[in-house]
Amino acid sequence: MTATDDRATDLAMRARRALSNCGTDVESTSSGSAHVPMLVSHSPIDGSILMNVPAVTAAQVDDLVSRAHEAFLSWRQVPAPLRGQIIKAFGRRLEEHKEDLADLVQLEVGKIRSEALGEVQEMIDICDFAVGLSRQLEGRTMPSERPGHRLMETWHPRGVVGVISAFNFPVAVWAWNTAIALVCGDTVVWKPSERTPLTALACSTLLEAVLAEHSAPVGTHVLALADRDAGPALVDHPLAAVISATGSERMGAEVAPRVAARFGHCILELGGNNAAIVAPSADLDLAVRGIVFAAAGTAGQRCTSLRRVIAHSSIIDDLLRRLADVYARLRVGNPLDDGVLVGPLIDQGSFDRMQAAIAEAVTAGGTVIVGGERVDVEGCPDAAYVRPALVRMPVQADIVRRETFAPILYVMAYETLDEAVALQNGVPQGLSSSIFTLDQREAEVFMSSAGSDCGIVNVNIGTSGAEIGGAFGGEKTTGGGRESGSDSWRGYMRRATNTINYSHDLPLAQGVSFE
Ligand code: UN1
Repeated sequence: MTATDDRATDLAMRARRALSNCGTDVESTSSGSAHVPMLVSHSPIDGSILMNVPAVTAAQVDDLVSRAHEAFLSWRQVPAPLRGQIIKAFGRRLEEHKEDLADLVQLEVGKIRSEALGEVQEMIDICDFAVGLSRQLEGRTMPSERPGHRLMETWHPRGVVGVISAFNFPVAVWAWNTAIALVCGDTVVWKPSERTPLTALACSTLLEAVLAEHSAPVGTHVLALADRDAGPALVDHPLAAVISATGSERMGAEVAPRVAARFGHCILELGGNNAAIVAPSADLDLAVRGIVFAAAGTAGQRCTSLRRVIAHSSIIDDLLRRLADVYARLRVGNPLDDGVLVGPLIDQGSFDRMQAAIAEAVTAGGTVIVGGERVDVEGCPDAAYVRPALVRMPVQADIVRRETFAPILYVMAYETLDEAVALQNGVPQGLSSSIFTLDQREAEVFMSSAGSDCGIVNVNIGTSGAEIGGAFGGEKTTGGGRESGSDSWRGYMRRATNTINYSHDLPLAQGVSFE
């Protein structure tokens, strides 16, 4: 055995250990059978196989949705605060398994430790939020125009929520949806990315154990490990009342019309093409730190990753010099090693798309200032490590207007704030945005209706790393959905308007008489 083989075996063992600590029966899960389709979990750290896990077919997805609907019929009658108590217990369970889950996120996605732990923390945070929410699913009461009448709104769960999640946030985005859906009284069928079946298995084992301990109906949460072909079975299912899907704009363009055709509800969180404006008054030290974390962190594989910097012409050269200096020193490498800040891309396809994007940017007049090249990491010849790229662009060319899911940061110059805002908004996507400025007027304009058209608009921080307390999502081709905090819960519930007559008469609205 070579050192590389040893390391691969070590990764597989770590994955099995973490999975088993979370209560998954690893032996029976990985054994499979010749008749069952299998998903192969690869580690982007070295390209090795972590484990094979059995997948379900499209026909089985159909059964799983029916099972979740059966559970919904009783789960919806459990008082919301009691559902909240179960999510509270789940949050504590996640705390106990924070290290195990972070292990799996690292092994399956290639995140550095701190970011993997942060992702698990995001799950714990949303559970806390959901517990409070379980006592606050409030409706309004309005005055009635009729004497002796009252108008009010009540909110009710919609049914089964189909959660389709992406590889890059394999646990947090599921938890945003699931914690909120469950306290709202919905049940969940989860179709995770086929690249991250192990994190999904661990999470669902933990949740389903807590649900069983609290005698929740079987089927309140079901995992549908399946390849892409099984997606339509969930999306088209008449009992999947809500489809909450995270992924590419292309995926959303397929999902949205299918769900609309059957009058289902969608919560879509699709591509981002996030920009930061750096104004003449900006604190450049702060801007550089914010930009580098947002652009190079998670190897540029967040939907909130910073893809564009729009810098004032008076500071662009200084900013570029500082960024180039940091980019050249960024430690790219095995995310399990201390001090590494940038781990691998998810796969070779991602690396190829990054190279193609850089080539297209250069053809469009761009100049690569630093990065873009492959980085050799010892013991990981089959993995896709790359130095984040900094590319100066003379104009916002087509390639800049598309999302490439890799660490490329395009930098462009502006003269007036109007021009900067027009560039910032001049892309199809509308997820996250930011401005670095110490000029309050500029900050306010950026946050006003005439400013950024995104769902997330930040001042003096980068575009990524949102807290769970706010509503998360964006406009235009980002899909318009909102998940996580604030009143995103409304997307998981239906509203009923109630009119109550406590008088002895039957007056009609609008003064209509019908005698
Ligand atoms: C995503 O990339 O789909 O705001 C989610 C952030 C994280 C979530 C990202 N809290 O960057």
